Amino acid sequence: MERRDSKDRSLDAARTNDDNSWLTTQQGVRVEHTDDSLKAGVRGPTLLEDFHAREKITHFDHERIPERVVHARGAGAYGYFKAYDTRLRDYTAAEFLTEPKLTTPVFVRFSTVAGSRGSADTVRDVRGFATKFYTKQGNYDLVANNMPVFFIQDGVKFPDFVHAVKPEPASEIPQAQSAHDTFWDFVWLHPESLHMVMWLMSDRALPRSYRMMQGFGVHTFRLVDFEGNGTFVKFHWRPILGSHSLEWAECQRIAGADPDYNRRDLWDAIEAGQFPEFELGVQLISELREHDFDFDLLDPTKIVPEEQVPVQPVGRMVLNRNPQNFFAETEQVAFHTANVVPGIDFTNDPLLQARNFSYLDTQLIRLGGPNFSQLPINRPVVEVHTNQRDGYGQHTIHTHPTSYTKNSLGNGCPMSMTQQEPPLDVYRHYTQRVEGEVIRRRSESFNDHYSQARLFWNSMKEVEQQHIRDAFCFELSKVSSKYVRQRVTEQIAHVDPGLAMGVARKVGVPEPEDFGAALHNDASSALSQVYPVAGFDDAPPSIESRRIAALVCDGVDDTGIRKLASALSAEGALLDLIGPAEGAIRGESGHSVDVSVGLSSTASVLYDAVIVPGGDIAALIETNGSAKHFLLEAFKHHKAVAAFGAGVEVLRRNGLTDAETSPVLVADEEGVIVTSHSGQELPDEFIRSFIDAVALHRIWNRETSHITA
Ligand code: HDD
Repeated sequence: MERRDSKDRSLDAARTNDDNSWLTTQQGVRVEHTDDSLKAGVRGPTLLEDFHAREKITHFDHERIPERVVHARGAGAYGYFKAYDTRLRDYTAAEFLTEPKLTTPVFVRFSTVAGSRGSADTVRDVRGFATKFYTKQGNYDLVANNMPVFFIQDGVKFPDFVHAVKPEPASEIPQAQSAHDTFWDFVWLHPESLHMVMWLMSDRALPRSYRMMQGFGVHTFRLVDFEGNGTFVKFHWRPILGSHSLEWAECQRIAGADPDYNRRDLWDAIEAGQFPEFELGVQLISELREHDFDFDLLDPTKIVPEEQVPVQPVGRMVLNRNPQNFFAETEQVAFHTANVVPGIDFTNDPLLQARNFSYLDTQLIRLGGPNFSQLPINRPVVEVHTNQRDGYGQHTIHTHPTSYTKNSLGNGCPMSMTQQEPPLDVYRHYTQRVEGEVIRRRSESFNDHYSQARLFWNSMKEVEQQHIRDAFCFELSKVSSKYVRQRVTEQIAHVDPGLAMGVARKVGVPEPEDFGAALHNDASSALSQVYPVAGFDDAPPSIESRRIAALVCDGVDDTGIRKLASALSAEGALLDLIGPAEGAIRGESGHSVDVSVGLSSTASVLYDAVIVPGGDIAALIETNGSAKHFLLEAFKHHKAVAAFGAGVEVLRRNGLTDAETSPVLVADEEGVIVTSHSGQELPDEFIRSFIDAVALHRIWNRETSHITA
């Protein structure tokens, strides 16, 4: 059992368990039974005086709260954050970032953006990555996404943007999809969205796991030191397992096979003790360099390329505990960009400025009043003393005689810093000079919408570009207005004319003109996800927590499977034995082997790799359509495929390998690994080659040979 932290202990007062209890009303009165209402005669009408029935039904009637207006679907986890060292001490007064001895409890909520609370996980969408740090200086919320830019530059546009991406107003179709008319109408009319749209059309919008995606604070924030000096900062989360994505065709299948795919993955990993880890990195930019870039640091549609300002790792977050009640914890958690602690401040990014208003405002309706910060999940781990009183759901019994400042009757308490020597923990806003005309206009420095969209495109490997092209075609083919399709392709032409023409041809609109103006060949190596990836090269690829399927049936080489299973488990991977039915089979050695799951209850898309073992396996794959499909679908999605002993012949007959009938080891460039050996003789190199192929995540060599413009 991991050590309990201050946040976890503070939740004890709110926890309740019904073990060994009697059923009562809300008033604690024991209820006789709850299966029949109180009636006048057994067939008579129900009586109003049945206070139990009324209370039960009334409470039920009021159980739902409004879902989040965006990011409605999410999954949460607790954990902790620890700074690596004191290196940020020169930049910020935020102790949790600078004191390596401190362990700061956190709660993280990952989410999709567009879909409703019950929508599928594997939709094409941005992912939210919001972290609440329960620090000793109060709560700090880093309300981030898995993409480093945003669709709009000014928060006043947020309702417009969200209305456009949400389902069409008349039909409420489609759910959790950007593939419809209003979204793309918004895009062509707002070229500022194009950089983000490139990210959205890329594989970044399809994370394999919440544990395998990056997080970005998006805005330029400000660190402030003890003397009040500011430094611009961009926050980055980097997953220790690497950044990996699914393929779009898989996502669509998984949305049916397991709509909870990402939240289940997070939950299961934590339950299995495979705790997700993320490294926090910062890009620090001196205020003197504010105008040194060819974009505006205040523009949230721009990244600061890592080639220009490297990301420095400053700490590590580990998620090690699942919530105990989804509603109480994950649903009621309330994040707010303006929840900052001393040492962290804002900039004038107009998107951030609006967010600082919106998050508090939205909780007032969502959580029903001004006391939501008293909900157990939202409470800080430090004492709270305000002069705020009353309101719906007030949980605190304030016993102090005064609730105003200044006062003498309450001994001047709670004290503000004017009444006492100022402690270092006081939040002081960054002092800055502000002047200007009151004006409703955007800065001209926000005008370049295409250069970084192109930077992203240029930074993609060929296969990633192909996926972006396919995504544009898929999405635009769902847009019924040919006019909108055409206008979008014209916008894409500003990013890359070749891309725009390819898309136009596929979606049946005239090829757009070639606008050469924004074209450049700059690229940033940190943007691609195909291994090797800049920033991840130092970490050896890992297969920890990857799910691997072995197809099994009576007569299978169970000795070989056991050998393989122990090697995979030593690397932290999970091996599931998929058989024709659940229960047990009899292996080649005569031993009984438990099947993990029957073929009809699972799907190939839920696994990262597939193994065809030796023994009497051919019959299964050749006579069972589901088994054959399972194998071929894994191959189709570029996953590592391995076979040993008689399993090699099965791959050969299905055209997955052209290895001869009895190879010792063939590990081809297409990620198909075979050996004729089996049982105890399974070569270590075979197992190693398979592990290396799984660690690559996908074997894109299989795809690049088929790329078409
Ligand atoms: Fe937002 C939720 C992230 C722009 C208004 N946002 C929300 C969540 C995340 C983000 C992760 C879910 C929090 C949770 O799990 O409870 N939002 C972002 C990022 C943005 C961004 C990274 C751009 C950089 N958001 C943005 C703007 C506005 C909002 C410009 C309004 C002007 N966001 C909200 C909100 C939500 C929200 C309406 C819905 C539920 C909630 O806040 O608690 O206030």
